[in-house]
This record gives sequence, structure tokens and C-alpha cells, in this order.
Amino acid sequence: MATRKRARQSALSWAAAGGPVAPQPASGRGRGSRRPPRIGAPGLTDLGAGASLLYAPGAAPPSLLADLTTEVDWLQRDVTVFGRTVPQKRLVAYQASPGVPPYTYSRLTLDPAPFSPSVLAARDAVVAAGVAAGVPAGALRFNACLCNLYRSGADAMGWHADAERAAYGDARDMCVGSASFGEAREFFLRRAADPSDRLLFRLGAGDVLLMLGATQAHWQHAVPARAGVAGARVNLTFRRDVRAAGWWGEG
Ligand SMILES: O=C(O)CCC(=O)C(=O)O
Repeated sequence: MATRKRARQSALSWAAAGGPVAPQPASGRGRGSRRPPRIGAPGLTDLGAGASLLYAPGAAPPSLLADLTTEVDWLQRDVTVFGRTVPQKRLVAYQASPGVPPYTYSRLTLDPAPFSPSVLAARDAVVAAGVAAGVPAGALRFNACLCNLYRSGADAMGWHADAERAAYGDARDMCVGSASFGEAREFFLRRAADPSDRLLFRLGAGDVLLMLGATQAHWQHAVPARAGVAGARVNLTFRRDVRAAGWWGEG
């Protein structure tokens, strides 16, 4: 079972702390990545097979970073990789509406804290960006948020899809809305059936990205480690936990 250590320092003071995995070269190349990635464009992108993205650069106030780093109760978790327990390569927190149960992924369980004002402000911005682009309001009723703090370019997130059916329902029709703050980082998507088909967004301060429809069913995403990135980045991913009371209605 992973141990749980509460992060006590100011989040930004970890910027140069580094992580357990060596940063990758800045090319983004690796297994299954011979073709250069397509560069994501602002607005809606149809990925086919019912998957789509909405990229709204600068749709959230970049100034939320300061409050996010102090208001959110950031945790340093341990993860077990191939039998070795190491600190997770980022700090995390989970916030949610009342009634949302704990969230388990990669054998880690996060108990939800109440939404903090800065996370709610970011949620409003993500929802407003979705509404402005014509995303149905029903898809935007987020009641949970996974918060990630990348202390520097050594912190990262591996390839995955946000497809925990038990928590978030059917991956063929799911909306995950994200807002980024602080240092710009590369966010890659790759098609599960053809990992050489990749898309790249450089998510900077205030950028909003919504992954819509069947994106989680057909695509994976990752934030690779990057040498030379000293600044911290906060990313919030808003989801809808379908187990929470009231999800059938307006809860
Ligand atoms: O940091 C990001 O942009 C991605 C975060 C993410 O993939 C997640 O929370 O599942």
C-alpha cells in the first residue's frame, strides 16, 4: 500500500526539486512515435469515431496560479512501479462536491476535499469555454477535480486515458475538462489503435482543453518530462463522478 505524506512546503518552492525519472529529450519521440505530432489548433477538433477536442487558449485567468498553489492541500504520494516504491512524479489533490466518493487510480485512493475557491473559479472558466463553443451543458456538470502540480520539468504524467468506468461512466461519451496554470508544458494525445498518430498541444497559463465524446475510449494522453523546465505547473482536470448522489439530476 502506498504511503501518504502530506506536502508541507509552499508548492512553488519545489520547482527545482526534480523527480525520480530522468527527463526525456525535448523531441517527444519514442516507441510508436515516428511521425511528428500534429499541432493542436484552437477551437474544436474532430478526432473521428465520436471523439473531439476543444482547445480554448487563455480561457481561464492565469492569475489563479497563486491561490491554487496555496489553497489546495497538495499531497506527495508514493507509487509502486515494477515492485519498487517511489514518490509519484507530481503532487496531487482531489476535490469534489459533497457526496462524491473517494477516487482510486493506479492503486492510489484519494479522499475528496471540498472545492476551494480557486478550483471553483477555474471550473467556471472551463464550463464557460465549453458553453461558448456549443458543448451541451449536460456534458459540463463537473462534480470532481483531480489536481496535479508539476514542480518542474522532471515531473510528468505517463500515457493513460481517464476511463475509470466505475467512477466516470461510459468512456464513449464522457467530458474531461482541463485548465492549466503556470509553466507551459507539452500535452500529447495518441490514438490507441495507432500510437504513431499523435497530437500536441503546448498548454500554457490559462489554457483550457476539453476532451469530449469518445476521446477517452480511443485516445490516450500524457505530459512527458522535459529537461530544462524549471517552473511549476498546475493542471486541473474536471470530471463527473456518476456514483455521486444526484448525478441523474442537477447534483
Ligand atoms: O497535466 C495535464 O495536462 C494532464 C493531466 C491528466 O492527464 C490527468 O489528470 O488525468
